[in-house]
Amino acid sequence: MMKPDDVLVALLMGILLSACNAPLQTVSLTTDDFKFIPEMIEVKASAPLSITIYNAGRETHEFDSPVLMYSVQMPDGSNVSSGGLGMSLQPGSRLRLIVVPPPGTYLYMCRRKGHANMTGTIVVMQS
Ligand SMILES: [Cu+2]
Repeated sequence: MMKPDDVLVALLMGILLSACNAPLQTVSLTTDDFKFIPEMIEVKASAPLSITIYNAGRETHEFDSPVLMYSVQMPDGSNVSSGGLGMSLQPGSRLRLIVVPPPGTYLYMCRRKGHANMTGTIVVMQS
């Protein structure tokens, strides 16, 4: 039995503005063979967002959301980019992202070959 890998990837904007003291919003995503559950997430722009992704499938899956990643600015002003590769999730593993996205609609997907139907949407509402 493989022990789940806990990978913490913390991505924080340099300028948090009023979001600074807001409580964290938490959402959980599951990847299965071959879909994301849920396929639609709605959150508010007023608080940082913690996204946990757990791979409940038997296949390796990926999480990528280029625009969401691009919206993340590091303290030095540079952008974080996943380089179009996505973050790989072995079966039974999970990863966590903390992002502070501006309002908008962000597509997420698994980029593995043959997994083209694995997509979902995060809607960040103006608040
Ligand atoms: Cu996949």
